[in-house]
Amino acid sequence: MKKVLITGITGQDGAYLSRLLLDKGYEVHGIVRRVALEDPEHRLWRIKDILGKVKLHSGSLESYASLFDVVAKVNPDECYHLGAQSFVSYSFEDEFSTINTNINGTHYILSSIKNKSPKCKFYFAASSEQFGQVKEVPQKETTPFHPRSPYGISKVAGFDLTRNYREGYGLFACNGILFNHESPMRGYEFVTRKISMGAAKIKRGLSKELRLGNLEAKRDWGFAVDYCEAMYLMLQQDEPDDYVIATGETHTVKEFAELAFKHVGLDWKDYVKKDESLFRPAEVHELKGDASKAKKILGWQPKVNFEGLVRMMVDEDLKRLKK
Ligand code: F7E
Repeated sequence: MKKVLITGITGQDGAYLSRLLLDKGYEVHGIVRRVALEDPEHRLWRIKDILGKVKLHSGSLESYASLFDVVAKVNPDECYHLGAQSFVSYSFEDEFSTINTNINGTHYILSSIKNKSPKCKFYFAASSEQFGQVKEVPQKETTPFHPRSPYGISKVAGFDLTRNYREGYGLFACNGILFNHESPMRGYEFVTRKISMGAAKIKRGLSKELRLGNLEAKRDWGFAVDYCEAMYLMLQQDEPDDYVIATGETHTVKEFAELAFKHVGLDWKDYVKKDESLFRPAEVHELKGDASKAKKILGWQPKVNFEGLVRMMVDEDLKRLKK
């Protein structure tokens, strides 16, 4: 039985990836913070129904020793490094902790694998935020990076570390440059979930307005389950490589809100209020990915489109509120 180790197993992608790998017959191990183990109701809600099937180990991206110990104990065949401080806005408020945790965490786990499980295939959750002030549209693997946030900078460093462990130490290490990917399990701080829950609450009479920042920002939004499939495929290839994963379609935040409210029979203009305090000090204005390499080599393509995604998220939030 193949063993897999997932950092960030309690997040959106970790939860979906665990299910996918359990279904494929893997023994799934995850690293979680001690506080999460002590407060499963709040911190492990996304993996609640598979808690009996996965093995959790306490560890922190800030501690080399803790990651080293888990890698040594599990000796995984595959490792998906998804754990990070991933909210771009927070990274402006506390750039030191984002940069320290994200860069060191990646470095520690790569080094542990090199020393203890050098045959382990490694996946790094790289990000479209690395493109930042974009140099071309659409963005592909060869597009130069120009990150616009401490988070983006930390991901560029993680990308380079991963590539360097591949080139310098011969690890099977891949970067998945994933564009925004959403689902009903997305955290409430991200704009898509904020909108889907906001529209659902207003529809149910639980709220009166929704405050948003930059409505003109454009993102290439896909469905997280499709993107976890791409992560898995990267590690099943004969050679390690880097891939852009995206839908190739771009929409504004305004369009997301418009569709979400329309889906519940409301006009977004009556409820959405623009709030300048939610604007970012430096914005990534437009992201649109070209995933043709992933399509050609991995045989990957997204199954859920923008409209399908918005409707799914709003429907799930309406259901949750009913309960
Ligand atoms: O913002 C604008 C905001 O926070 C999207 C992470 O998973 O994807 C995600 O990063 C856009 C931005 O995601 C609000 O200014 C307007 O332009 O949902 P978001 P993100 O920053 O694109 C990448 C690929 C990652 O790697 C990240 O980890 O929406 N926006 N009004 C707002 N954003 C938020 N959060 N809240 C608002 O009220």
